[in-house]
Amino acid sequence: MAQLAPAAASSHGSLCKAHPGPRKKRPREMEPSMVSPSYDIKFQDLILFILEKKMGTTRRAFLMELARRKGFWVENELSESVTHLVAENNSGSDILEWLHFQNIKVSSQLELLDVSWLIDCMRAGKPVEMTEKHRLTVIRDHSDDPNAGSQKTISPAENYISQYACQRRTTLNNCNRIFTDAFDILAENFEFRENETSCLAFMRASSVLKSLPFTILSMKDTKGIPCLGDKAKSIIEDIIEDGESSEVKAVLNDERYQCFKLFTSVFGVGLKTSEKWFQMGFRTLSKIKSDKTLNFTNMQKAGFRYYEDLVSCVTREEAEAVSLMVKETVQTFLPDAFITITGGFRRGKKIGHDVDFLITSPGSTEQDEQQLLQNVINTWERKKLLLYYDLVESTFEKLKLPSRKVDALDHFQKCFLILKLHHQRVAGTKANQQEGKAWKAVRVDLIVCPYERRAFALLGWTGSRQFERDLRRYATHERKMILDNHALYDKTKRIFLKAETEEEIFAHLGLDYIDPWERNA
Ligand code: DCT
Ligand code: MG
Repeated sequence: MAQLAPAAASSHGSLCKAHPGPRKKRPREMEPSMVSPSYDIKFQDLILFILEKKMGTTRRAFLMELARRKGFWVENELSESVTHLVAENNSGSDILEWLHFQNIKVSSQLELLDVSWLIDCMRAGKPVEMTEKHRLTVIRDHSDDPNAGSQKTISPAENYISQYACQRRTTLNNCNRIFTDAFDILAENFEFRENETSCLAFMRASSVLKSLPFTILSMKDTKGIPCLGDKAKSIIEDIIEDGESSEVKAVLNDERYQCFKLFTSVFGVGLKTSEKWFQMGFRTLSKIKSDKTLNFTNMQKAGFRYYEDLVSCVTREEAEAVSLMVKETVQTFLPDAFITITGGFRRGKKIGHDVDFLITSPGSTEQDEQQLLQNVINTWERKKLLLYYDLVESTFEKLKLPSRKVDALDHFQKCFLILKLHHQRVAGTKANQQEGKAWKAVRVDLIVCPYERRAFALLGWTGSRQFERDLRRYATHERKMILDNHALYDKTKRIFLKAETEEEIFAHLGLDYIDPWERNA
């Protein structure tokens, strides 16, 4: 018997950029949905009931919601079918007494458990073994300790957690999405209001929670976690107590936030343009598109033309199909070229807003390299596969010191483009999906770097943005070195540190190596 558990509204926000620069225009996700999802039951053998007595309504509601999210079967009412009763601040005797007065028939096999068991289950994401420390014992004399029979687990946050994302392992398995979604929305709102300090503070708070191997269940769990200021903590507290943050709700309902979210979802539209349109009184894209007085850049024209395709995320299958196209074309000009998918897909993401490629070739001359992207563009244009492109020439100089700016652009030659990806090229696309338009517009970035800089470029283009920011911050503040996408410079020794691989760069910085799929900070 499978039952679907209801849950409170959840919302997803996309991470925002702190840098207002025009280099990358990202179509944003549409307004976060406020629908109530249902959760599948993963663990059919257990039926839980959480006791409100001494726990309180809001904490109980929070734990019920969390457990349901994690696939546990949680009943609203206590009945004979319940197998596990979870309580807080109650001894076994307290519960027996309560049951006696409630006159509720329960199973003779009913397990009486302290909330620490449920918390351990939440951390593990599955039911954990019930040990003596979890079982509530029936004590005859309970005049002394109200917590008798229960033991508290030590918060894993009491272990050291670095303030730098490059010293944390952050996979895509986010145990604290309920909090990080809230922080991402607040950060984005601060970005829209050009409050860089607060934006960065919430991005850092979000990033650190993404790295935790456990879910924050009470304020005690936040002890020892860096990058959580008072504001972030109060948001966490609101969510623990009420299941949501009124501040986040207010942002989601804010007209300016909604408009900026919508306007910046158009490729080529940044904060400046959004501000202008908002001040002019525009509230919808259709009004903007049909306005005769507005002048659009070529990028924005393409953004409107392919809007639907560009806001729908690129799948891994589509990224792989694009990868084949890039390889086929690039290798006709540079047969020995190495072509690597970077960005989110290299970090293991299943979807992205674009597909990023790093191209480098050991045998090519500077001139071959310089010609490559123009040759690729010409080929795709001839084949009518190019919907938009912006070729940015290289300004790379070998002896230049790395940039100190955390969000600095790199100097490699690159091309931001929109490619026509025919459905037939994508594995797993069914015939019925091909009705109407036979292709999808996909955002692609191609970056060409000199072969000896490939490790730096790969590290820089793999992201995440927060991981990159913290790598550079760490290099500067902890190692007196300057790192960017081209090089690593040791200020004490006044030398450039060479590297053939990413591992060597981490080693130069005195950091443990972090795999790409652990860089989802
Ligand atoms: N990057 C960076 N600094 C910037 C821009 C980009 O360090 N100012 C790096 C980090 C990620 C990589 O380049 C690719 O950028 P995006 O495509 O914007 O990010 P992504 O992680 O690939 O995200 P998505 O999956 O949405 O494409
Ligand atoms: Mg990307």
